[in-house]
Amino acid sequence: MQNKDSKATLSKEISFEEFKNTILNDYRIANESREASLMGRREVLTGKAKFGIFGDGKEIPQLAMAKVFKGGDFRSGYYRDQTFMFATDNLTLQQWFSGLYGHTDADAEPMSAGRQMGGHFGTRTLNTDGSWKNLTQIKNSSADISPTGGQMPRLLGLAMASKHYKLNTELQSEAFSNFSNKGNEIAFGTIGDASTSEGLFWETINAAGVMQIPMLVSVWDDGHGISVPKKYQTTKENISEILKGFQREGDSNGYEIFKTKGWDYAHLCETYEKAAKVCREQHVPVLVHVEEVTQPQGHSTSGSHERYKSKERLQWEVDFDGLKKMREWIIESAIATTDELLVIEVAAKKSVRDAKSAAWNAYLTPIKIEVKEVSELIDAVEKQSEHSASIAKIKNELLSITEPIRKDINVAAKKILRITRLENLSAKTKLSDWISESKIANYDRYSSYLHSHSNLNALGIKPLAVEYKEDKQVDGREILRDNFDAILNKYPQVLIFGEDSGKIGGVNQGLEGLQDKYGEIRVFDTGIRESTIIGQAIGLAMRGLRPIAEIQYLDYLLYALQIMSDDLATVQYRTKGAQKAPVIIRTRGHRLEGIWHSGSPMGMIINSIRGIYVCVPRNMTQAAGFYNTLLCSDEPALIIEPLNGYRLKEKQPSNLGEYKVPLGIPETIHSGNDVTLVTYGSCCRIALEAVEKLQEIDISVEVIDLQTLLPFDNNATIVESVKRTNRLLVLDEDVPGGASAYIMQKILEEQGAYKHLDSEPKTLSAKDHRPAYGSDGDYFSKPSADDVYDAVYNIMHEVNPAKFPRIY
Ligand SMILES: Cc1ncc(C[n+]2csc(CCOP(=O)(O)OP(=O)(O)O)c2C)c(N)n1
Repeated sequence: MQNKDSKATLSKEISFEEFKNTILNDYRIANESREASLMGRREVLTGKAKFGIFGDGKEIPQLAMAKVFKGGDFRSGYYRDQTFMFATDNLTLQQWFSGLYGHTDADAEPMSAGRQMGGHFGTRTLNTDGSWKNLTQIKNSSADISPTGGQMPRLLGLAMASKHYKLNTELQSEAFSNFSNKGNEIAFGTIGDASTSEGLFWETINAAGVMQIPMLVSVWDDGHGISVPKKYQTTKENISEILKGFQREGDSNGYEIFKTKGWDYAHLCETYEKAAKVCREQHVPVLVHVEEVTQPQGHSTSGSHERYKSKERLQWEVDFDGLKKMREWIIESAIATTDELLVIEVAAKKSVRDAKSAAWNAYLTPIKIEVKEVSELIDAVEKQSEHSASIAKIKNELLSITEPIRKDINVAAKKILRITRLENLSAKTKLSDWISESKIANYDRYSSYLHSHSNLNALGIKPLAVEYKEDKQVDGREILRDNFDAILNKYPQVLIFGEDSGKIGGVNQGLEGLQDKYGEIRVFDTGIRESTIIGQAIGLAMRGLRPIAEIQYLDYLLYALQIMSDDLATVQYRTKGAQKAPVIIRTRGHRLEGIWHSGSPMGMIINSIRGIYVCVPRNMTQAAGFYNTLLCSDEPALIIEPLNGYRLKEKQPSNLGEYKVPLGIPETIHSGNDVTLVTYGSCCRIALEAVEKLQEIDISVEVIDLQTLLPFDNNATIVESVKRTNRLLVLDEDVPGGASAYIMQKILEEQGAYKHLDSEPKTLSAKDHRPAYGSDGDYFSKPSADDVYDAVYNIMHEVNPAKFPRIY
């Protein structure tokens, strides 16, 4: 019907029988996928699942995309892509339902082990020990995230990895053969039409056009973003129309842009064949605008689309439903008969029903077994207790829940132990043991894999002391530069990039001369685009490379913070260890001049990126040691170099690229007995300046440099100092209640230092605002050596007012 050449396009040298089988197999997948969506919605509406967001209406384009998706390729997409996942054999119907129920067993629900809502897809790139699988054999999908448009920055890196593997011949050895076949892979992106309104979409599109990388973006255009129509989303209501300026012409860089319709199976297949060919062979980014896509059940289970779609639109969606149109095309093209299709349709319903029941049983059975076990433990307590009636009631309530969750069991067990708290019953032991064991099991279900469980966990990397052959003083930036040189030399998979990182070697010359030495493929400039610099790093790291992504100043990390928080920090956690992205983010910060070059929003950062380590070295020797440690590990980290330290002299280490500073190990940089002063980064120097003056008046301060905020003092060493001094001052240049509050919580609560205090614990932080540029902006906004002097002195004044009378 739509295309008489379709057989030729689809079949290529294959017999009619094979051609027919391919089409009918696709038709089966599409029907199963649709049926799953319909049944999934019912599961939510009847309360078995909590929320559903489905791929109905987007089935046919995804079949076409799946056809050109090869082993080694990567997808970065969103919640509508179930049909693609089925068609690439990455997902079974039963696993799909397990996702809907939030099954926490990774064997049942391999995408996220119940950590993500159903419809968030991903494949396993790691073995269970955290080592890489052979990615070239897998049709890979990077793990989805819910923020729409958030899949785009990562996509950039996934595509860029192909270019890197193609051009960096050092990586074409056996050692890297698990990651790429000479860069022959495409990174496929999918996005809804409304989400193209997001800045991340535009930033990614522009960057890929500049870089000319094999990125193939499909826009599933169903005309709405939940209820908001294209009229309010997209200029001219047409994304490919407004992207026309990106079309490559003559020798220019840019895109190939294709348009097709979401219900036209034959044209979709042809389009994807062409699109993938140009993308893969020429390493050109491609956009496929799939128009006229439907959404038969509306956006999600949270509402109905009748509220916002006109009758005409709803009727059009029925008439142009992809499955209906594919069915008509198969019959009109005499590929199969109505009866043959009917058999497929009936079988699809049954397969889905069976998969649903199997998934539900697999989900519920272990919980029911736990209910039974605990009810038996409760029985025993009931028999011994004076409160048997109340206990029986709680037990019966638990047993009467038809679809229990683990919370119900825990609540019942705890209620019983509370009721019987004054009774000395032998049967209680087993019940409280069960609670302890359940805590461990549920920790694994819900809290594990914030960090790597592999033997490359950053905390397990063996430290190696810095060595000095001679007493040569050099600028801090030279230590970094020479250390990066050693790193680039040692690890061919390392690439360093950011704004001004390439040609001029970084705004502070920490990469001076390294582009000349290692080439533009290893050390290079990017556009001003912090979110996609990080996304680029995530995608590269997911494909086995070791990016060091530079954000020019800490103050501009905010542009990247969303992607760091939503994507990078959650990679291991949201996949329960199925994927990793060992990105190293390099930035510089804390103190310089003015509102945007002296920020230190550390509280905001550390509280939004749990899952990423945060190193805050006081000088470049320590910073270099952190790079060396992290490159031996498989975890992401942020290293904040002290911005005012590049030109300060430091002793030149002789084992650059080798020595390793451990994470989570503070260093005492000045010994003392009266007050413990805890700080980090640029504040260390300020603290030392003040402490020397305090010594002159007989106040002895112990200064501890935290070195890393995440992790925090793994061996609880700070409390040992407080045990001796009995006084604590936390110095930090974040806002009041920022990182200093975090540090206090760790020391007082987790390390129990409150027990050893003889004076009120104090924080000294910056003002609530960022510092003004005026020459005294720093002095009057951030803690100075004078402020430290006063803060310590005032603590001692309270202790001994006679010896330390008020000064001001
Ligand atoms: C950053 C962000 N903002 C808002 C949402 C809530 N939200 C979820 S889906 C959606 C609409 C997306 O529409 P579109 O991109 O066209 O995809 P479709 O669901 O239509 O396939 C919105 C607003 C979100 N998930 N993320």
